[in-house]
Amino acid sequence: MGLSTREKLIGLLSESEKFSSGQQLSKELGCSRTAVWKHIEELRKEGYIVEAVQKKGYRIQHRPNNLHPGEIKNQLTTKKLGQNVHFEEQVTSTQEIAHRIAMEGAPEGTIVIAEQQTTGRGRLGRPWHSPKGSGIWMSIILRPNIPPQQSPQLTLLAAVGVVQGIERSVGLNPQIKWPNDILIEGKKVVGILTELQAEADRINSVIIGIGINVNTPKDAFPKELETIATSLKAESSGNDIDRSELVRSILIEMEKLYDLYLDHGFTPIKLLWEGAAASLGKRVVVRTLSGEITGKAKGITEEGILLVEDDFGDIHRVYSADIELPKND
Ligand code: BTX
Repeated sequence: MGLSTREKLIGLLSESEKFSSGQQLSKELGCSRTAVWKHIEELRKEGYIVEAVQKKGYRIQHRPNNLHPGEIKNQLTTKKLGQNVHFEEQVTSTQEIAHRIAMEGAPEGTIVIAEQQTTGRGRLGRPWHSPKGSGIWMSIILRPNIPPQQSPQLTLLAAVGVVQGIERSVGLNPQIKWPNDILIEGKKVVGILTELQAEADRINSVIIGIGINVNTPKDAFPKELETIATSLKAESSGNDIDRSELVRSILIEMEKLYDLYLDHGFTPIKLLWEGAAASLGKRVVVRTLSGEITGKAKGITEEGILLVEDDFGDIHRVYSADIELPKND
């Protein structure tokens, strides 16, 4: 997917600390110097501070902490993931848009990302709190050639990718709670929701929704989330985190894992997942739609199913559930 003139301009201006002359930019972008100037005016309206010095040219002094495609794609080294970015300020749910554009044929790796979701969703119709400007609310469209029943593996793959992206870009070490939560100090910082468009034996697309509390101030969560949710900023130095850089890190890490998965199957992903799992070896309470089991989390299977051993030594295969971890473990 090619870059737009705007996206190229952001890339060119970001490449060095030096000034780029209007003439140079107009040549590289293949448009007139007046057009370059107009694009720069547009960037300024969005919060970029662009210095303009006669005979020297233009230089970006400050970039807004936004999620515009130009920022995300700037120095994005992936082949597929994030090469096509569908950005909106406000949506109901990025999942809804991703489903629609996947149906219309959006290429694999397309992401849908928004500054705010009015009806962000979790599993089983639960709401996902997605306030304006402080988080990453994104859906990734994948089109793997795997049987539909293997798609839960992609939730686990995405969780590993997000953990690695956060480690690389923010320097925190979150833990994964089966199947789809990412925690820091026992509090939820990321939620992942995988949805399918499939026929009986064939996947049309997998839509992986990722919600990350990035710069949410500690005291800005609604009452019901105060004790269970946290943000990356609240758990780190307290400085604002660059969201587009974090998105890039996650896309880069996830693409590596996805390529590994397509070439070698789930085994290497399973090992990485187990390395980042909070629940393994611990006593857990498993709540499924059909009841509750208490026991020890033993591991995951090759299909990504959780194995729990109850107090009688019976092993339960858990396909879908909420897991409660002990408080002081
Ligand atoms: P889940 O069902 O595992 O978790 C939902 C539960 O998490 C809620 O019932 C609530 O208790 C808690 N919760 C809600 N909002 C937050 C939050 N911001 N931080 C921490 N805890 C919260 C998790 O489902 C899957 C969430 C996926 C969200 C992404 S965002 C992009 C994409 N679009 C969309 O509508 N959903 C996905």
